[in-house]
Order: sequence, then structure tokens, then C-alpha cells
Amino acid sequence: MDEIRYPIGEFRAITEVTQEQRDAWIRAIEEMSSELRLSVEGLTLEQLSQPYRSGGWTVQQIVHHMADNDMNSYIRFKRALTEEQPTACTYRQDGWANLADYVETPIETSITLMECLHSRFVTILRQLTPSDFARKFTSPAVGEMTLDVALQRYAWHGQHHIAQIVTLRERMGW
Ligand code: NI
Repeated sequence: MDEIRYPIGEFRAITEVTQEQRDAWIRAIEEMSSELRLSVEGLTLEQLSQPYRSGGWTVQQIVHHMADNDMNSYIRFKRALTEEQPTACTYRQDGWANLADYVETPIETSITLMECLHSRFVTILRQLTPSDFARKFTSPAVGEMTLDVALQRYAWHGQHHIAQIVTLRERMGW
């Protein structure tokens, strides 16, 4: 496995989950934007435009991608809670990462966006019952997925990208 690309390992879903585990993933989502802010603290514009690995995204692209991922997740959750197993929309993340906002928008804009989004998202997540978490949607890439698994994937996704930034800083001595 590529440890630079997957510093915390690839995603592995737990299928039988407890409420304590759910609470821990929800807390991870709640803390994600402050952890992200800490992980990029003090980086110069030049450092933000360095790819975290050869051929990979820059730190700035990672941050904007995280906000875009989370907006997509938020929509996926809301649709699964209000529709019968909807098919989630996909997006071409490498294409999105090459649009102008990934270059021109300051990362703080996306971190603030995530803070606001997570505040609404966590309000919903805290109210969900085990039967809500058993609701499903169809991911065109992965197949049928419960909200229990989507929640884990969501928490993993934030930690995965923050770890890419943190380990880059360690390797570069930043
Ligand atoms: Ni990602």
C-alpha cells in the first residue's frame, strides 16, 4: 500500500456498529474543520501550492476537495433520509480540482464553508436513530451503502486528507 497516499490506511467499513462508535464518528466530523485549520496553520502560499506527492494534488486542492466532498456527502445523507434508496450523484473530482476556484479561492473560504456545513450536518446526525442509519442509497461507484457505512466513510475521508497534509509537513520539515 502507498503510505504517502494512504497515511491512515485505506477505508474499511465496520458493518455491525454501536451507538458509541457512531458518536465517535460524529465527533470526528464535528472536529474536522478545526483539525484541518490546525494542519495548514502557518503554511505559505508557496507551500500550499506544493503537491503532497509526485503527481498528486496540492495542499490547497486537498482543502477545496474536502469541502466539495462534504457538500456532496451532505446531499447524499439528506436524500437517503427522505427518499427510498436514491442513486447518489457522482462527480469527477480530478476535473473539479482543475476548476478556477481550486487555484484562486483562499483555503480559509473552504474551511469556513466546512465549519458551517458541519454545524448543520452534525445537528441532523445527532438526531438519527439506528433505523435511520440503516437507510440506504446506491453509490454508482461502490454499490448499495447504508448511512452507517457512509458516516464512517465520511469521518475517514477527512482524517485521510488531513493526514496527507500533516505527513507532508513532517517529510518536508515545515
Ligand atoms: Ni478525497
